Formats: sequence, structure tokens, C-alpha cells
Amino acid sequence: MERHITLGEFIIENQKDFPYAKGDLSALLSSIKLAGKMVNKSINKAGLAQILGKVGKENIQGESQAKMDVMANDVFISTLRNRGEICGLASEELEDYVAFEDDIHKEAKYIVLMDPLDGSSNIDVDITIGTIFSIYHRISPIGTRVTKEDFLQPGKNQVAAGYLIYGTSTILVYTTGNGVNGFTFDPGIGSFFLSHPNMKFPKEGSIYSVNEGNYIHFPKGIKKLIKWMQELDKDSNRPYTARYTGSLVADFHRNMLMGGLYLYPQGSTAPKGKLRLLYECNPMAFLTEQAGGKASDGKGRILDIIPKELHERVPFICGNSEMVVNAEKFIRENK
Ligand code: AHM
Ligand code: MG
Repeated sequence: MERHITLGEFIIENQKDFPYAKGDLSALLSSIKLAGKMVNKSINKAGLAQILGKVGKENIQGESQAKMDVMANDVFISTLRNRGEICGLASEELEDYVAFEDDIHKEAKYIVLMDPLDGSSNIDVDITIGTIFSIYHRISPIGTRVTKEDFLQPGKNQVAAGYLIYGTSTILVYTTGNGVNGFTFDPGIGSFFLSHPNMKFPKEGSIYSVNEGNYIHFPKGIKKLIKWMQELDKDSNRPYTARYTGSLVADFHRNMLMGGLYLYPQGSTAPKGKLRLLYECNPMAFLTEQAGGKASDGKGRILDIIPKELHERVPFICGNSEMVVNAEKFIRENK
């Protein structure tokens, strides 16, 4: 009989990858799983809440939907704070990082950076959104208050990273540096089950994902690359197919499954692009590399960048290795 592995079982099983681990990372991943379930439940009800709000006594809607990302932020912060596995957290929704000050938190060795609800422009229109998370060991001494330096570490220091995608089904995808695995949520049972073991970008890709509405603002190399991807060449599967949702998690997930290239380049109006290094690009870059792909800022590896600011932005190109190498070549040769 086929054995269905739950996320909880898988996390415990894979704790063995870290022979000296005391189980704190496993506990932290379980807390993220729990918060993800809560956020998933609220997101699923969002449209319904609107209908009920209109016919019911209070019109809770409009508001609560516009506040979906605040809700997700609150759920993740309170769940992670309650369970004491991290000493601090930084989020897209908060200007500064939060230091958890109780003794139990100060003794914790992990910090989390996250985008609680990514793809906000899609919330009101029922299109896939996601949660992105990134986990590091603190560098400040255990027992002290967490510092900004704990959060400003290069992506290559990540201990774990992942996302939840709230799509036709809800899937949690994560890595601890030993491959990428995806778990689909069964709402009837309330558990995530291993559905996508050892995820890898397929050998070849023929999808590209970029907001082409910004074409006029893009650097010459990116413009030429886009035109090249649209040319006819049977040997290289061109023209590629364009797919862009405006939710990084959705575009990334599809490209990892089907093979493709995601681009959010800099433009004349956005000199460093739009996406944030610490809680959007780094976790996706870690997953990308673990799935056999590449993630670049156009010149070099995303995971090597030394961050200066919590909310700094960076041009982002990720996907199948060959496609990313080709994009870097276009940029280099068309300055
Ligand atoms: P958000 O964190 O405010 O939702 O912004 C990030 C999102 C990404 O998910 C997505 O890839 C990108 O912004 C889309 O931006 P644009 O609408 O400029 O194409
Ligand atoms: Mg975001």
C-alpha cells in the first residue's frame, strides 16, 4: 500500500539531516505550517466574507480584504512569537524588524524574514497569491537581543526557505539545503501531504515571465533578450510562451514545474527593480539553486549579495540555469 507522508512526518524524518540539531528548526517549520493553515483558511473565505458582509449586519468587507496582508502578517508574527523558536522577525509589512524580548525568545537561535502575502494586487481578483519565508541562524550571541546584523546576512547563509502558494490547491514548498519538496494541503483532513518530492527545474524551459508593460523602461540587454525569446527558432523551442500573473510565487512555482525564466529587471523608473532582496529574492534564489536552477541580479549570484538595508530591492532573474546564463549574456553584451 502506498504510504502518504505528511509534512509533519517529513520534517521529523529530515531532522536526521542535521545530526546535531535539537529539533528547533523542525519546530519552527511546524509553526510556519500552522500559521500557513490559518492564513489559507482566511484567504479561502475572503470572497465569501464580502458576500456575507453585504447582506449581514456589519459590512466587514472591503476593509478586511484590503487588510488581508495585514491579517497574514499578524497571524505569522503571533504564531511564531507564541511558540518561541525565533528571536526576531522582519516582514515586508513592517518598517523595522521585531525583536522578541522574552527569555525564551532570546535563547532562540533562528530569525525569520518573510513576505506574509505576496502578490497583493491579486488578492481582490481571486488570483493565486503566496507567502514567502527565509530562515537564518542569528549571528548575535544566544541570550541577547537580536540585532539588525542578524537580518542583513547574505542569502547563502540561509538555513531554510520556502513558500506557500494559495492556488487551485494550497501547497507548501521548502528547502533546508537538501533538495526542494512540495506538500499539498488536504482541507478535508487538515494536513499537508508530500506531493512534489525532490522538485527540479526540467532540463529545458520555454516559458518567460516578465511584466512586458514595463518594456520601454528596461535596459537594452533585457529588451533584446525579450525580442530574441519571441523569435522563431524550432531548435531552441522559440518563440517561448509568455506567462505572467503578477504573483512571484505563482510565476516561480509554474516555472519550476514546467521550465522557464522569471525576470523583474531594473527599469528607468525603478533603478533596482521592484522585488526585495531579503524576503522575496533570497528565499526564491535558495529554492532555485536547490532545484538545479540559477538566480541572478543580471551580473552575479543573488545569494552572494551582502545586504545593506532590510527592504532593499534588487533586479531579479531566475529559472532554468541555461536560460539565466543566456539572460546574463544578453545583459553583458548589450550595455
Ligand atoms: P508585493 O509584495 O507588494 O505583492 O509585490 C511583489 C509582487 C510580486 O509577487 C510580483 O512578481 C510583482 O510584485 C509584480 O509586480 P508588477 O505588478 O510590477 O508586475
Ligand atoms: Mg511581496
